[in-house]
Amino acid sequence: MIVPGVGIRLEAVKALVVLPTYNESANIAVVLRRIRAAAGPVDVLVVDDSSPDGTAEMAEALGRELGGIEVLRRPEKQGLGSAYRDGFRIGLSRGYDTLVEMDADLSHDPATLPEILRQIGVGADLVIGTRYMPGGSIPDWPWPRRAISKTGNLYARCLLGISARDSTSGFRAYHRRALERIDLDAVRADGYGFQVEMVYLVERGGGLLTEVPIEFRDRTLGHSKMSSRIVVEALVLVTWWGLRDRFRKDSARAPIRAA
Ligand SMILES: Nc1nc2c(ncn2[C@@H]2O[C@H](COP(=O)(O)OP(=O)(O)OP(=O)(O)O)[C@@H](O)[C@H]2O)c(=O)[nH]1
Ligand SMILES: [Mg+2]
Repeated sequence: MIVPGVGIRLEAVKALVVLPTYNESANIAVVLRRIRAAAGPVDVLVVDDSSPDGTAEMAEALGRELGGIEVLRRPEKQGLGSAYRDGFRIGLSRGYDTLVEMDADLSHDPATLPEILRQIGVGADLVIGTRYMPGGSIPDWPWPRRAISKTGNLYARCLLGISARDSTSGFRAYHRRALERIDLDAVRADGYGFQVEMVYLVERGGGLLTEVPIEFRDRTLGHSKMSSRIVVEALVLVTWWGLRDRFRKDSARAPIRAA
């Protein structure tokens, strides 16, 4: 399969989509089929935290049918950040050169995957699917919710000196060289905090960031696992990192691109 626009073969990008799931039985089959249809050669690792609704069993059945899909079953619900950390460790140890983050609730359109992978193919260390750039949108959100999310992103951007316009977005891809520079064991945040922390660490480590516009849709099936605890955690951590870096002159303002 050739990515339209530029002649990069998807087969040449050895990519693993890490798909964290908790009670996504209503969405898992559709999202896996759509990933396969949009980006045929990529592999998928479903990281399931013993969903009581049988998500893992459904994913395994889809794996037998479509191939290239594995399920990591974890014993209990441990959060999104921890699911990605485990998924990345497995992907890195197996030699994948690109690790993709994506929600399983169809908020992220798998049709954007080829463009995200193309950007990795042309040299990006981190590609973020961004809602807040020309071409990006969140059609299902009323303006007050969009404003809160945008303000949170602006706060993180100003305080941490990062360039990402949508550092809380969970649709993104890392080249393995960016992840190898990060001590995943030291990344503690979950949810939005995890997403912001990863952008911060990649940019601080000299990683090259690229953004592509995405349309973010609200889930139509299943239930959100988002909580106010996750929002508060992100706010507290961003404030802490920002203040800490202001007092540690040499820590935060590393050049954006390093060896
Ligand atoms: N393995 C695992 N996956 C999780 C956990 N919490 C959430 N997820 C998955 O992470 C993805 C995002 O979770 P959502 O509940 O949709 O949260 P969100 O997309 O940030 O918020 P919404 O706006 O409510 O959709 C989904 O695929 C969830 O199934 C968890 O503790 N463990
Ligand atoms: Mg969601």
